[in-house]
Amino acid sequence: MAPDPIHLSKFLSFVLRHKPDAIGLSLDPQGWALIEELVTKGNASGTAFSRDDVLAAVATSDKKRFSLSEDGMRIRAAQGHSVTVDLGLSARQPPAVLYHGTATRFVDAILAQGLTPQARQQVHLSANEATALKVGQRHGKPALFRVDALGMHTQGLTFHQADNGVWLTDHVPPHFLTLA
Ligand code: HQG
Repeated sequence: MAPDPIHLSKFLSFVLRHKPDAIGLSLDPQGWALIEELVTKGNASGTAFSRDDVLAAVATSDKKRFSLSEDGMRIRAAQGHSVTVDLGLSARQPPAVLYHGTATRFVDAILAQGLTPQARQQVHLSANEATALKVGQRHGKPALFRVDALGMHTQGLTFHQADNGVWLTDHVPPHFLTLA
């Protein structure tokens, strides 16, 4: 029986971003896992799915959370890791303005400290307000920040764009943030 697609996507996010050890899976330094090993170890850990289920999860992920290697043998999370990986993304000039959605209860801390990566490797920024608001809603009553990405870029702070379009940076100091 095919697994529930949302359950499988969450399982893949969990092992590929956060806890490969939970099923004894190896990620290489760039975050790639062999699909065959993922299927074998995932099934051994009690989550039933096939290679085709993995490919379907990649193809149908609303946020394009997963990338496949060119040879089709390996999979990785496009972004969102808490384990240390080097995605090998080149620095890119960002659009002039990016957005970050959060919850209202974090606003004071963010205005004081700026945006920091928390449990993840980098801060996640969105190219449009609607996406950022959705990200914020995951945490509670949403609040929206406008990020002066061009100002940061001009000052030498670097940005990367994940395969799925999410913008990543190490830290957004408070003076580049405006509550939208
Ligand atoms: C907040 C989802 C207090 C930050 C999305 C956020 C994204 C601070 C929370 C991806 C802070 C961390 C990432 C500070 C930041 N003080 N709170 N100084 N700086 N925060 O989940 O950006 O559906 O780690 O505002 O689409 O919400 O999982 O980050 O609210 O791309 O595929 O700390 O996860 O993708 O929360 O979301 P998260 P995020 P998926």
